[in-house]
Amino acid sequence: MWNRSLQARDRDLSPTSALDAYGWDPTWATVFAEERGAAAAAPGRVVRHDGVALTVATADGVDQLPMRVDASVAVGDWVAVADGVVVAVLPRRSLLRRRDPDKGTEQLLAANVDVVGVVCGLDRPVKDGRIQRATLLAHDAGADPLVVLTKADLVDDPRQVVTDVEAGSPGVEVVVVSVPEAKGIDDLRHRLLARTVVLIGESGAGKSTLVNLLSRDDVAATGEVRRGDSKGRHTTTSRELYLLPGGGVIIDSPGIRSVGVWGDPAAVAASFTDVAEWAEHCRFSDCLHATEPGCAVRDAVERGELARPRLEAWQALAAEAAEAEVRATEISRRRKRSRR
Ligand SMILES: Nc1nc2c(ncn2[C@@H]2O[C@H](COP(=O)(O)OP(=O)(O)OP(=O)(O)O)[C@@H](O)[C@H]2O)c(=O)[nH]1
Ligand SMILES: [Mg+2]
Ligand SMILES: [Zn+2]
Repeated sequence: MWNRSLQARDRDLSPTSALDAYGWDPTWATVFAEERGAAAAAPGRVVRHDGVALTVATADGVDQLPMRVDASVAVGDWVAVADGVVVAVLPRRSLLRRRDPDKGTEQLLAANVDVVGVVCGLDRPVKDGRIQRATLLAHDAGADPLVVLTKADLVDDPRQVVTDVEAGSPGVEVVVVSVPEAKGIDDLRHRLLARTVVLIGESGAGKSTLVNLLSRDDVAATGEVRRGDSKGRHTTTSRELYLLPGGGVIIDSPGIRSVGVWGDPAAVAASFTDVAEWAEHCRFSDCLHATEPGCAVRDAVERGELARPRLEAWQALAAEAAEAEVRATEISRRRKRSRR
């Protein structure tokens, strides 16, 4: 069903190439020409990944294709297709990943994304920690975080939550939307224009509802939340990419309970610019702002110039990122050894 509707929209949207609607641009064309070399291959973008099969959009349409590459692939990846087989993954501009809650390893969520929409329903408590973690993942990916607070119609006044989110994650952009009242949707649409956005958040937060609204098509299944605790039922089960009218693409994803940090510890500084600014004045450049003498960050907290929860959040996430880095190093060492 979705297959057909994507193709139909391709024709409406793209007079030049069906792939333009998917974000194909001259820079990708250059990268593709270099990667492909002399081989007869065509470019495509991964719109769905079901473990074994990949669904790929090419200039000929959207198809399920087998893959013959020794690399992990994510929705949003640009690939090379030869004789109906995916033979290469183009170098990524950005990559959203997290710590796999079951395996404790890296899990790829989406590739070549510009914006990570962190979707939270106002029908349940909005947790600072979740937003800080998701923001960190976005920075690690090389994408802009955008907090989307949904279901504004279910609360009296969302302003307090917005203030709290902004205090907990300074510098992060926040939009408030209500689907039944059609509030905030145009603002959101405007921010996502011509970009690749992935929506992440808990089950029942309203991700698929937004995808349907923004794509102006009933492409993604949605499900009721449980009465009482507003928990969702994990309606979406795979990551999938849809076209936005007017340009841009949106990736819907299954609800995630835990947002485990996996990535470059440098992303922590990008997410905590307030802490990082004070840290420049610490006596030690690798100061952990714990018990070190001459710590400018702790001094700023004492003087009330930096909120203590920000320092605590920094400490928790910096430790988690450092741990993930150690684990990533171990894994890559083990892989290299087993290849020998
Ligand atoms: N009142 C209200 N309900 C909303 C709003 N947005 C979404 N919902 C409802 O919230 C429920 C869950 O929406 P979904 O879009 O399926 O949530 P999801 O985030 O995709 O959930 P998973 O696929 O399980 O991860 C549905 O019953 C929606 O109709 C909103 O702005 N206001
Ligand atoms: Mg969904
Ligand atoms: Zn310090």
